[in-house]
Amino acid sequence: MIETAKERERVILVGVSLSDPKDARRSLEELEELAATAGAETAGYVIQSREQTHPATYVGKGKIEEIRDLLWELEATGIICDDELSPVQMKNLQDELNTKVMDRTLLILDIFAGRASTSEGKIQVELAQLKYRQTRLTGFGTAMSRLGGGIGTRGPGEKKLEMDRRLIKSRIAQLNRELKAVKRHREVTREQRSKSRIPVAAIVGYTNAGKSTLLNTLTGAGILAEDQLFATLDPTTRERKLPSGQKILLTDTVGFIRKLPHHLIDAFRSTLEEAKYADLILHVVDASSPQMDEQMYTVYETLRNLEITDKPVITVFNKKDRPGFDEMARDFRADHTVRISAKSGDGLDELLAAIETVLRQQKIYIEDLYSYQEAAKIQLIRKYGELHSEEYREDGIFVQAFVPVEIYEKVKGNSGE
Ligand SMILES: Nc1nc2c(ncn2[C@@H]2O[C@H](COP(=O)(O)OP(=O)(O)OP(=O)(O)O)[C@@H](O)[C@H]2O)c(=O)[nH]1
Ligand SMILES: [Mg+2]
Repeated sequence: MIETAKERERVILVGVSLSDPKDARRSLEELEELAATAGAETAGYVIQSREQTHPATYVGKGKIEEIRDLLWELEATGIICDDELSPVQMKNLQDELNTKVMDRTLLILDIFAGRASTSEGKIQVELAQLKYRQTRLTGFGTAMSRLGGGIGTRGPGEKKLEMDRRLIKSRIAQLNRELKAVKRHREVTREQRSKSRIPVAAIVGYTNAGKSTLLNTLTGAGILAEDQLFATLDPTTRERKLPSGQKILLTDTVGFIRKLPHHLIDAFRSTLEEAKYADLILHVVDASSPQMDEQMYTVYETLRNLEITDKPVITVFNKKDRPGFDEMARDFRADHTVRISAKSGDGLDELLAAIETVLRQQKIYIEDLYSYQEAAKIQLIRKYGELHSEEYREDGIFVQAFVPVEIYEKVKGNSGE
């Protein structure tokens, strides 16, 4: 398929307000950012208050009329609905409006497709795209060419637009096999990491909160950090020394967003689950955003969906340098909270201290006198734990240290007691 250069798309954003109209408005503002990230310009907003989305057409009849007029008036080239449309809703809207109809899911898939750079990321995105399309294939005839397209036409899945169901099915099976292989690779890496016994902190948070900036500031990782949604897709891990001398691995992960498409959650499970294998979670929050509370809620909901509920959490209220920063921000679900600017580095000492406190809580304190024959144990403590003091006395070596639970039995002293 040959793509000719397209004019910039102008879209009308359509949302349904189920309860709080302000919330629907904010959700559309975010949709506008998503659209901009994907390269489309927003021409207008339409919000309808309804008890539930219309099962056949997403919005009601009157609203469809309104949208039809607006499309003409604003010279818009399509609409984007703020929820995932069912195949029927999509088809009906297309027939009624005779324009390009997209939804939030398609948009997010589109952005992910443009961002995926590693083979794992590409497989995951294509898989999610195909699963999304699979259910929207039958009985659409020529509408498919419009149906499959997001903003512009790009991404690993786009060229397969006209594939029939059977082909898609076998492609999905193949991608699943490939994904299994990369998953195994990820597991091996993870195992190696856990063997090294260096604790892992997963940096999670809403998209654009400053996760990558934090990793860059802490480790000089040099990864892309930008003022756009979903700048990061592939997890990056870097090492950093804490003030006590102990090393820690920090993993930057893909950002969360409200209404994250379930196809993406499924496909990206292994990437998203990086946090599952971490010793602690750094929850980065953009505390200069008016949407901070909803965003924090979304992050905890997503973690719960991924069954990551039993980890110590340090909530990092970020962007302290910005005028809108909320000094009063609180997070009662977190074990610790700190206020920082990942950009300027302000508050990082406090963050590192909080990390040490959490890690220490997972460790056992030893205060013991070791005989000189037990010196090898002190080597182990030095390697895997935090050796605070060692004092060479006549009757042995007096040690104060924190050690991980797993090695406690191995290193505790036999002397005395
Ligand atoms: N003023 C200010 N801007 C910040 C701070 N931290 C991050 N930013 C900016 O916020 C934007 C997003 O930062 P990223 O680090 O890319 O955010 P992220 O959480 O990795 O986002 P995704 O990977 O897209 O999910 C960038 O423009 C950063 O420069 C901060 O402490 N202060
Ligand atoms: Mg990032």
